[in-house]
Amino acid sequence: MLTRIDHIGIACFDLDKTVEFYRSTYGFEVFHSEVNEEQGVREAMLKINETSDGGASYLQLLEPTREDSTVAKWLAKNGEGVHHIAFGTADVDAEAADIKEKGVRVLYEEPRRGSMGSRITFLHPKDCHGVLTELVTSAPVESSEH
Ligand code: CMX
Ligand code: CO
Repeated sequence: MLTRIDHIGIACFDLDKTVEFYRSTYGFEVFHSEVNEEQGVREAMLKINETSDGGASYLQLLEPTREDSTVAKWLAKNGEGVHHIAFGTADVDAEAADIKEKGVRVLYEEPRRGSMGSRITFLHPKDCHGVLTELVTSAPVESSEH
């Protein structure tokens, strides 16, 4: 089951300037930032709200780290804007297998590492009415009890 919008991915040329726009215009602060070399992005996650399944919803601001990355290629063609949407699920492997059965291309054989230790995969935009769609299972929340 897909239980929330985990994030909306937004491609930008300059991460610092885009972060500052979201901070000064809306008051959204950076919750987490990292470089994901495999995906070729430097990213900032802005937490928008907690969700009823114990997860959260974010904006994911993405700046390419190399010319041959998917986001660099997309920016060169389209300019800045919404790049993908991501749905949250407790079981990305099962969701990907179910959706694949329905004839939608799943881009990875096995989920890969996403933001904050999550596991992610993507569905081909041409099979999803033009929307690049990501499926995410968040990393388990570490218990604060010792
Ligand atoms: N949204 C909608 N359509 C898209 C798209 C996007 N983000 N990216 C590409 N497309 C469309 C293109 O417009 C093109 O359509 P036309 O043939 O009609 O022109 C078609 O898909 C093929 O595009 P392409 O530019 O030739 O790009 P590729 O096929 O090389 O790559 C894709 C497309 C989806 C396979 C690739 O972007 C991919 O593997 N994406 C998943 C990984 C990713 O996006 N990582 C960055 C984010 C990381 C994160 O969220 O953590
Ligand atoms: Co994403």
